[in-house]
Amino acid sequence: MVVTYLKQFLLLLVIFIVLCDVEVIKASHPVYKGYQSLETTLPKNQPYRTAFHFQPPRNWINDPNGPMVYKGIYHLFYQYNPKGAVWGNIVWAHATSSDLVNWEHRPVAISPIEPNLDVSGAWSGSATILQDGKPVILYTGVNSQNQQVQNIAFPKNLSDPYLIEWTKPLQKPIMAPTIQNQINSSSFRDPSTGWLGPDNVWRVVVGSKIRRRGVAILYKSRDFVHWSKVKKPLHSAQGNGMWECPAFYPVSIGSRDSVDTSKSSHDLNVKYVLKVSLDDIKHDYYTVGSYSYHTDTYTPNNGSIENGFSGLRYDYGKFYASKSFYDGEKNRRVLWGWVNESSSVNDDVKKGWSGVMALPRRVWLDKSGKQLHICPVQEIKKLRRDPVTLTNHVLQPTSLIQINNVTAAQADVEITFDGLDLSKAEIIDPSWISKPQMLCQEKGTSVRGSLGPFGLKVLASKGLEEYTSVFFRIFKNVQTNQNMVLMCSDQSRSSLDNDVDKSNYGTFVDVDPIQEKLLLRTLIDHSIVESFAAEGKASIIARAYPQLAIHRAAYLYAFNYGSQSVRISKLSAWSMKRAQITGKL
Ligand code: DQQ
Repeated sequence: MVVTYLKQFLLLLVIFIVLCDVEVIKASHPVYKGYQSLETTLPKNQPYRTAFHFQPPRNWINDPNGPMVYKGIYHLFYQYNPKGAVWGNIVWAHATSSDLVNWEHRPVAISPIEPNLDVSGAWSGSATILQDGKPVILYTGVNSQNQQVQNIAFPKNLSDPYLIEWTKPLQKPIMAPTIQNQINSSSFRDPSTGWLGPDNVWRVVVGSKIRRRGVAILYKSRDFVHWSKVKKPLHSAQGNGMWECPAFYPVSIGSRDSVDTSKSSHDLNVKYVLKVSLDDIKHDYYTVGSYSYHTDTYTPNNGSIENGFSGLRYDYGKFYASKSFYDGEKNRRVLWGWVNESSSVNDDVKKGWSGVMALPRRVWLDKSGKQLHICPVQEIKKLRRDPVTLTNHVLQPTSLIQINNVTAAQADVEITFDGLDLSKAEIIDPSWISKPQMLCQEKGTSVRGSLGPFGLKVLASKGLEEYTSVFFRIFKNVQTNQNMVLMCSDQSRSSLDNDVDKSNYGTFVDVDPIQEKLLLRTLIDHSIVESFAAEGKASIIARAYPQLAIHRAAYLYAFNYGSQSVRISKLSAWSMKRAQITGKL
């Protein structure tokens, strides 16, 4: 019986794949062959293109690659299909900036042309600044035998701060799967930024898997060109599936300032972060822990794991395959992440593009040493204009107030809540504690609670037929006798179009509302709603494709649908200017 069902299921799957021209390949992105090289036509009406999030003029993008700062110029490379609005034909596109806000497109930096190295794709990788200040890129190439190998690229002209031209002087990959090293040639990709030990030896990790075990393979080199695989991986975890885009870097204890990826070997004042992008579920998880250069052992903090409910994520919405770099100009770590669409492939092809970069975010370690704070870099504030403020306003139960005089489709809003009577917090059912996203789904914007839902309705249409809400709900956990703050981004009413993914996202935020005010910042950019709670202790990035709430027909509200009142101690909202994104790809 079971076998018959299985056979039927497999048959249906094959029919689906053939009919839809869909192919799922090992690189984790679905392949739509018919659309891969279909030249894009850009319709005039483009309500979903962003104004201050980075995106190229057309076509598909995915992972950020090799971000760095060189001679005062910021570089962002990224996975790009020059021929279509779906994944395929992947090259390294390139853009530069002097402020992380305004960008200039540059010519493609790495194209897949070498049979031994990358003819079937120039996939993700990272930049490292060597001891003498020279930048170098390690990236995954897919060779003519369809094997994933790691390659090296150098700038052609080091006196060019824009690093326009890149060369691949070696004829061979620098790391390759062999029978001896037993690496699976279709699960071997995304080399990290290198870090240098006190022994003057470079280390990098490459993502992999062994059956269901996610693995960060460790390699070592004295000259950054000749690499040998270390027997023991830096870290691995059972049941995770493929680890894509692993990253490993130090963070300072007790300071927002960051540490050079390579200069922390004797520094006792640091902890380490290992980030992995889980291919199976498309989320970026991280652990915080300690690291010994002598044994090359990374030990996550007690209880810190890289998946599941108790694992920590960079973002609880759409944010994947991220990359960060140490910005020596400003002594900080800057993080980039890819935000995929929530629209159908047909819609992406119609609008002529797919994928956006999240805002560049600053990363630092919380004073507890247990988790990170992740917030937009301060330069984004340069785009703010015409502030609107509201202070000491009590939001009575079931109230909705409109925030006027803001371009609500292109805005930045900060709001601080207090005045909560925490004795009225709802008791949380213990079965919900490990399912915050489902809790947000179940208790959406229109389900009345006691303390909450309260927050913002953004990208709202005049008659509220459409809106996306970002809100808090406060619960009491009777087992621990503590409050639990739930943060949700509810897209269920975000569009009248039923063809888009309207999932809700949510997480608990580690704040104690008895001690601290509740902070929410939401940046709205046409089809992006990017929200940060408690100074970046949690963030959620969501996509919305309203049909009515576009451009000037978008409105902004603060609301409280709880049965208890809550006070806005301060709300500031800014219209946002458009970032200058110029140049030709
Ligand atoms: N995308 C790249 C791979 C990486 C994946 C291919 C993650 O290198 O593993 O475009 O989104």
